[in-house]
Amino acid sequence: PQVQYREDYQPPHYWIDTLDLDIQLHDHATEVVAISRVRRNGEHDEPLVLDGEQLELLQVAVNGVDITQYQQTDNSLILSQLPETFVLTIKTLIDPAANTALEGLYKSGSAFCTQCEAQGFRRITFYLDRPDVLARFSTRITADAEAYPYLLSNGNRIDQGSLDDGRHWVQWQDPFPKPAYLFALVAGDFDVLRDSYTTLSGREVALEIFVDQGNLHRAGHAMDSLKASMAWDEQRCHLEYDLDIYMIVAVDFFNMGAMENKGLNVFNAKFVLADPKTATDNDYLDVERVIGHEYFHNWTGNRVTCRDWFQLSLKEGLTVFRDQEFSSDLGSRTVNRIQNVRIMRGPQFAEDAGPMAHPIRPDAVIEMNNFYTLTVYEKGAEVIRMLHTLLGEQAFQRGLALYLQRFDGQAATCDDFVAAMSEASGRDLARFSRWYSQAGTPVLTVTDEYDAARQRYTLTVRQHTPATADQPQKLPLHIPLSLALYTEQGEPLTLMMAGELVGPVLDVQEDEQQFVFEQVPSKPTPALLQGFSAPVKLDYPYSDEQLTLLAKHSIDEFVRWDAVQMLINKAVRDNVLRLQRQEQAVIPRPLLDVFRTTLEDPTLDKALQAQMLTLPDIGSLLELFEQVDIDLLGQVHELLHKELAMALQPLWLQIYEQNQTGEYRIDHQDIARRAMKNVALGYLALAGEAHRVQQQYQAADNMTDTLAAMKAAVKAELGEAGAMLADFEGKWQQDGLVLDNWFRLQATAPGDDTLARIEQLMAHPTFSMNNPNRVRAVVGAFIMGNPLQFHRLDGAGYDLLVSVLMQLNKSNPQVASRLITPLIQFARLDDARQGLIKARLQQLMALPDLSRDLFEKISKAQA
Ligand code: BAL
Ligand code: ZN
Repeated sequence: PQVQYREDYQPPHYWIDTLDLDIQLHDHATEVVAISRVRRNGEHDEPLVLDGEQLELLQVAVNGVDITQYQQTDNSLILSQLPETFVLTIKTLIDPAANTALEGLYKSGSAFCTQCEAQGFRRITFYLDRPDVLARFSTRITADAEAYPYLLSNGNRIDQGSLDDGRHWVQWQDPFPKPAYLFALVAGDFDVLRDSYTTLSGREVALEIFVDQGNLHRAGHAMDSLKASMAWDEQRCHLEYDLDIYMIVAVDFFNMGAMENKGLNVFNAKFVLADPKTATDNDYLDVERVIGHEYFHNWTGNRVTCRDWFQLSLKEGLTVFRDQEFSSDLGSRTVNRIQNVRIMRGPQFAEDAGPMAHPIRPDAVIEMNNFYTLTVYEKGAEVIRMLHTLLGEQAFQRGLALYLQRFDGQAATCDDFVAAMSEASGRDLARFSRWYSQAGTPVLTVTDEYDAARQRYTLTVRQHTPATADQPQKLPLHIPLSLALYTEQGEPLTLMMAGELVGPVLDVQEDEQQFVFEQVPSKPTPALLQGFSAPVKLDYPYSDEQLTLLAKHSIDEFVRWDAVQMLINKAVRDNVLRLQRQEQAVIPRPLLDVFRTTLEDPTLDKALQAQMLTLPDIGSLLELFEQVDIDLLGQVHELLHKELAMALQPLWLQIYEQNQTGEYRIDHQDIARRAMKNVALGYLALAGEAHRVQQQYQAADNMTDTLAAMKAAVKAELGEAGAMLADFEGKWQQDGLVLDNWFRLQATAPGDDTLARIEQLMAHPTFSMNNPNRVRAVVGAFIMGNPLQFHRLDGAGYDLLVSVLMQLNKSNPQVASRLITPLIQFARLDDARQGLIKARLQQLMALPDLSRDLFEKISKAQA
């Protein structure tokens, strides 16, 4: 497989100004006629090289005359000796029903749908399938009228009609030029939820959400979220919707979360359907977040798109930042921040430390689908957030407006974006832009000194980014370090430097810098990296007393949570060492005390309280170690949970009772109370209070409480768990999305029988290897959420994954490639496990038909 390099970018030799598609839908023989107006770009006699994969070519015509002098390869159609402008007609045949890779045109259940990002359009017709070629699309869809009453594509519906043979057609026209990756087509029989939205400037927009028949009652929250997104973008970013119609279709078979196709979003049903009986509070919040994300792409992605796929973070990092702000403005800002940081510190830091490490703007790619990563998305959003922190809301919004105005209707680069931000704010962002080109997680090492005589407090900040697999050398970055200083009584100090009041954000730009604070009456406790102001690891020798003080008194709520996390991390590290020395593990007094005061603090926001009292999962704790004994880590993790459960049992009970809610409502206060109540229930289960768990399972009128009870029972290995699981299966086996909870829970359950159970789950009638949601619920949950069983020393966990990967390598390489992650991130494991893994990677590498997706990752892991 070939590597593509960012620096090799060349503009296209030809432009395509319009594309008229005529698509005759049939399960196994869909005919696609694509008529495009092509224009040579500059003076040259280069051939036109069109991308195309798995297509049967039926006809090629130039200006209406059939031609036969073309060259065809596995993935291209090459036409030479072309006029300066011409009309190109290409007729191809495709087989959507056989398409299990879910890229291009495929069948999801009985409906037809498409997924074209990044390079799926080339499986529909031969085309310049690259994001810098923007054309005006029209699409005529013809299909059987009874089986497919709804025929949808991008833009506005301009015509329709019936044919004598029982088929009908609809003609769509999209007035906005777009790259092929934003094309969409859906055909099927749905229930439709309709509503409308009037934009700030008075444009009436029809809103339509298409769901499987019988699911209309589960679409209301998605509609509310869509309207909230439209209003939020108007208020916060002054951006309005631009077409007369906005459609969302929920499908069951989808590789990603959702897709922002112009005017016609296609969604994984998981992020559309929600009602109290079937969706948890988190599911509701996820629907809101993903609906927002796809909607926000209409400006950051669609109106202004990416010049090439190396620039993916231009639209994804920015749009994730926008959806994070949306969720934070509507709900709890602190809890949103904590959840984002958990992802950064867990799986994103692991990606940065593994063989697939890449900058948010990658330099070299074999398979683009492998770069829809936590680095491009989540770290990309952190980079945008740092810009927001450095510039402030007003200048940031000016920069965003300038960028969108300057590049509207065009394909842009990350450099274009940073230049607009710099221009609008007057800030020099040259050093900052290194965040786009440098991979890895910087470490900030902070030391401090207090000079009592001069009342001066000096912080010395050193930055260092360890080498990554792709880049040995690193340069210093521009890092916003937000801080506060607290007195021993927990009072914040005003910050004075060089005789002036200063704000909380320090500009760290050099390998080493000193910051001297004046008029500091006594040695303070620094709250460093408030709000996780940069995606870095912090190394400062906090004492237990300092962390306890911050957990109680920090004004920045994120710091309160973070201080507890640091106490937990210390306890984990100390206890793993103790067990290694064959000593007893102990729960440190300061940690227990902080848990107690957090439980007893009536003023604390419940949502924050729940987060503060939730231990990180084992996967995230791996990041604390260079080399880890995963079994000991598992023992410590279990012990801390149990000790906290037993030692504070009366308080857990009290909190559990105090946080009961009335009839189920989706409202942020109730969500917070349920979160706190259910954290308490988890600890009560560990303390042996089985009857409470049982009671909650039986009395619950909503999925949040049902699932929390079942989860508490399974994790605490209560005798009641079996009956709950059986009851749940009986109720929900017809509904894959709901049953996914049941799959996930069993796949992540403790105990040596998990592997046998996973094999049973994979034989369950509701399981299908062709449905990515099911595969993620069973296999994905097992390999990511059950590290102790996955990393068994007999290699059985690895073998299970390898056999799944061998199947998916052929049927759905994209999903296979996501699942291989824990097999390539082995550097922190012991030698024995590394040996087991390497042998399996060799086995996979030897597959005769290894996909590019897996090849890229395995070859990097073996390098
Ligand atoms: N563009 C792929 C799906 C998403 O990030 O919205
Ligand atoms: Zn996106």
